[in-house]
Amino acid sequence: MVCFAVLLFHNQTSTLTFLTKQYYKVYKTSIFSSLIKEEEQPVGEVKGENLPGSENSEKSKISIQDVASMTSDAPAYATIGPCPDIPPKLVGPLRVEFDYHRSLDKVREEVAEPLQNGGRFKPTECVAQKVAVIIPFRNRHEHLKHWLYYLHPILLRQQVDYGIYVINQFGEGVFNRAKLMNAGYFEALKEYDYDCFVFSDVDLVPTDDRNLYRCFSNPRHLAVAMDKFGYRLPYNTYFGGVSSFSREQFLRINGFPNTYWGWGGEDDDIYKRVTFRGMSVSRPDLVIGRYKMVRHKRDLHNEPNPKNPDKLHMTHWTMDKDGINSLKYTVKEIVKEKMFTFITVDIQAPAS
Ligand code: UDH
Ligand code: MN
Repeated sequence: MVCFAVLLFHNQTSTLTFLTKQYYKVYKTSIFSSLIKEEEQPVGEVKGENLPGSENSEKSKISIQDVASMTSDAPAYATIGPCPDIPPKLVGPLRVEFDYHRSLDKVREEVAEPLQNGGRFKPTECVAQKVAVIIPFRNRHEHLKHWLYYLHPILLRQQVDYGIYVINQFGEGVFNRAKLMNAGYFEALKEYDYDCFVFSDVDLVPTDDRNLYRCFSNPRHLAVAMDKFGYRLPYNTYFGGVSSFSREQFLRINGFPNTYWGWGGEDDDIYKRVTFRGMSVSRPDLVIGRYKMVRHKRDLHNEPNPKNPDKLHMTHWTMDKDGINSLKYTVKEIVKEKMFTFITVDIQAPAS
């Protein structure tokens, strides 16, 4: 990269063919490196990425863009390369407080300025992973405002080409988190060619911006250290809260199950799907992977379902027919807010 930049610098009069070839090369690299490679880690063992802190050496590296801006007649098509694996503007640990005086209007005033309608943002300085953030939702507006307040600035610093999709369950039937996330996958893809999907509960806010909302060479579990579990995993195979899947990884497990109505079990089913398809789980360490959950009571129509744990014995046999290949839902409404896209879906929920 630096080599290319230097070459470019010394070749201000270089021919179009040269630049096109080089640009093509750079762009191709960005596609292949868009999934961050990492050490495989045994399932259950939490081992860190050892991401450096906010001060990192990337800052001192010269980029193509820097070089291009130094040359007055630099051609515009040569100015964009892949975003660095470690975003240069990260700050590390963050103070997160759920102040109930915070209003959605205030949040919009403070964080919405760089966004495009629908909660979209695309870095201009480099080619980034295209990430759809999917939030299963019903009647949690109080939590959503905190989530938006903290996550938009974090995602901006993390240099992702992202969109926020709040998937709102229509009606008063039994809640189904995993089915909503499946619907979110489809709805996001109708809008943009996303290559990565981050699925997040609405009440979980990371307290360290080094916890990257993007995809890796294995499905990733991001919420490894929640305050409500004493900042550690409640059990080794826990996969709840926040996770990320590339499009290929998601397809490989046939998406998530549609049949876990009510609270519990669906995250364990997803974990099983991942291991049954020969993948391992990628995780940040327990420092970078810290989260705060907005405290809340159990929701109406999302009672623990005693049938759900039993279904887990069947995942191996059911996963090929229960997933995105069997998903049925209808879209009732799509509303584009400045900070998010709000999609109400009817998932044919049983009455509670
Ligand atoms: N969700 C909604 N609305 C609902 C139910 C769930 O939006 O009515 C979504 C939301 O994104 C939430 C996620 O689904 O963050 C997971 O649901 P949850 O927050 O209820 O799950 P959690 O594991 O629930 O946090 C624990 C039960 C509450 C026990 C409270 C006792 N202190
Ligand atoms: Mn919760």
